[in-house]
Amino acid sequence: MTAALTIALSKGRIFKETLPLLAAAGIVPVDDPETSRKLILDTDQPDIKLVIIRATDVPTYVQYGAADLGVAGKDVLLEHGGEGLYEPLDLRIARCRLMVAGRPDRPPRLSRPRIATKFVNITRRYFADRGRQVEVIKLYGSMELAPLVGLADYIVDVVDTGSTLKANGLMPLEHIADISSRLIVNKAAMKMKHARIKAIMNRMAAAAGA
Ligand code: PRT
Ligand code: MG
Repeated sequence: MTAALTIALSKGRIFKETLPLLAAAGIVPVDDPETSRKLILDTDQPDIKLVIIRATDVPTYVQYGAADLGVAGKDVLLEHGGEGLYEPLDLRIARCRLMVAGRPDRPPRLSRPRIATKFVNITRRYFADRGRQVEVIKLYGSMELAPLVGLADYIVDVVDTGSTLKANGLMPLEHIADISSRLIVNKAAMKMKHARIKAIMNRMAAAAGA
């Protein structure tokens, strides 16, 4: 008898980069979320399902046990706070850097600069830890626009190649954290379904080179 498992993933880069790691654990989805409209995907294992949700919702599903496992960026986990979760494995995928960025022509000493970001908790903590007064403005996307139209002086966002910043006349200024995606596990599931989860974790870890 094996325990049924639900794994939460977001579409896009996390799904694509998690697929080979799941395959190494013997889990292969039956549908492709990029073409299917289904939110629950069957896998070749009858008792393992994938739920496809927004990247920022993955920790919430796992925290409340709606999913046993999930894959989420460290940026999303830092912002969420990690309550109710274990984070046992760095999958070393979807790597990027969390940065403060701004216009190259911005005067360096604004007394209380405005920072636009979707990472309001991380941003408040980063500046508070350094004793720097800032006003944080919550946005849900396209942060790069904010300094161009005078909404904010700086942004905090994840940067990979830097070409999105560059295309908008912005430059990376301060490095906050290196980011990669992590396997996360619901705390109760880790106890109740330990053998099953441990086996998947070990095979994903080996495939991730962790
Ligand atoms: O897109 P959506 O609003 O649904 O959610 P999301 O943006 O949180 O999800 P998704 O799938 O885009 O990102 C999931 C995770 O991938 C993030 O939480 C990060 O941990 C990680 N990741 C790795 C990235 C990037 N690289 C990345 N480059 N997430 C976002 N980006 C953005 C970046 O902010 C920029 O706008 O992609 C754009 C291109 O980046 P450059 O620097 O290569 O130009
Ligand atoms: Mg995105």
